[in-house]
Amino acid sequence: MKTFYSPAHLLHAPKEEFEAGRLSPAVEVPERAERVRAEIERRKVGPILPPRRFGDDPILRVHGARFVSFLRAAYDDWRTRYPDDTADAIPSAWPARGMRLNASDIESRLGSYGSDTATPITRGTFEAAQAAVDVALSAAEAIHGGEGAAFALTRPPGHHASGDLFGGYCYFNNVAVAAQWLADRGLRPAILDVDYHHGNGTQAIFYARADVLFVSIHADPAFAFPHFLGFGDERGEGEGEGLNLNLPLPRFTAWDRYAEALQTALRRVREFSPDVLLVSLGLDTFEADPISHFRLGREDYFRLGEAIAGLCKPTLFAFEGGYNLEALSEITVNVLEGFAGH
Ligand code: Q9C
Ligand code: ZN
Repeated sequence: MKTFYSPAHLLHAPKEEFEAGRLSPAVEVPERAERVRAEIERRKVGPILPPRRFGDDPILRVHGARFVSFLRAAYDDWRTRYPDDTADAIPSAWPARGMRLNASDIESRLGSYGSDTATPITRGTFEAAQAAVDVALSAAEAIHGGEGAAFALTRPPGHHASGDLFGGYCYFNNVAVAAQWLADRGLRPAILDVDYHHGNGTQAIFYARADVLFVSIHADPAFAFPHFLGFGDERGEGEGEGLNLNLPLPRFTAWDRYAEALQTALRRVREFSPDVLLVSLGLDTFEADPISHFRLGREDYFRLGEAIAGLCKPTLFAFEGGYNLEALSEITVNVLEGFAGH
């Protein structure tokens, strides 16, 4: 299986996030992707290839033009506002109920386009986020060209980013841009999101769409991030009615219960009969993940890959969350090997 990877992700290296009432060390760090890349080499998954540049157009099929301009300029705007400081840009006020939308200066723009305080914009964030999209698109292009599978080692992740919101460590929605690019070439994409957190951004982007199926298995938002989307009664709207399936699960879910949800998810994907499957591959369902509360073990990731392979569809895996640095590379490659039938 081909892996697409760009060292440009190293440009996005936030030191801290504001979380649980304090500034704490960032968990979405460059070492995540570097370790996975090393393990892909060590276990000989296949060639590691650089992305090509696709430019803004495929991004603008999914994200609003104003949002993209905001992100492009955000760090410089922030530095201009706080010239004697070095802190990264983090929103600190939002247009909450009863207030007016306003995106006139950098503070109101951050609050208008940002959804949490855990997703800092640093000097290199835009370039890294753009490269992550190119990585996902290069994998999509490989699949469009006839590859049976590809791994997009995308970082920063994407599934919490919607058409006009960044958050949850995500800026551009890599998987959504890749799915739209494939749909624009006449293919019917299904997206399976197995990150611990609900893919609220991806859901929002395709919620009213009949041509893209979104299925997600995740921690119930009743207790987990993103808190405000991902409930079981969200089924799609308009033409997209019935084309969104959320399978929220309780704290401490282990493989047996997870596997049942996975079978339900795979059944729905099969019924949709897609031309191509995109997997938002979060590895934060691991039992020792530092910010999550499921209990999948190392071996379970082989089973996950195998089960996905059972669909017999061209499959694009895109890296999302997963924060246990010691286990992350092993369990990521377990999924890819499980899929490839090693
Ligand atoms: N106490 C992804 O996995 N904060 N994003 C969670 C938990 C944000 C996760 C707080 C988590 C975002 C791609
Ligand atoms: Zn996650």
